[in-house]
Amino acid sequence: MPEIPTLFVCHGDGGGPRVHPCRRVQEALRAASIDYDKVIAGHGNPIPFLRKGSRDELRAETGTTKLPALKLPDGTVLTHSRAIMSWISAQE
Ligand SMILES: N[C@@H](CCC(=O)N[C@@H](CS)C(=O)NCC(=O)O)C(=O)O
Repeated sequence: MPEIPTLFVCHGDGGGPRVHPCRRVQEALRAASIDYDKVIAGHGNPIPFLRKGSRDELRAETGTTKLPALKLPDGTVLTHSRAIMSWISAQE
């Protein structure tokens, strides 16, 4: 079992505009000094048919195809940046 959380993000990773969810959660994790592993798990696009590639591996790991997703060491998966940010806040 991993000892640190794993963050699954889209190909935009930590870039893009400040509102980009995958960027926001990574900035928050760093600000809170929370170590994490990261997996680039999909080519996100708000328009479903423009998303590229299969997300079968992401679904197998997290039970969802949503990004960003944070998998905690106990196996709990948080999706939606707001839920992830709440968890980060609770760690401080
Ligand atoms: N409201 C969601 C939005 C998530 C979102 O927009 N994710 C981007 C990737 S960062 C996306 O393209 N989602 C569509 C998808 O690829 O599933 C959140 O804050 O987590």
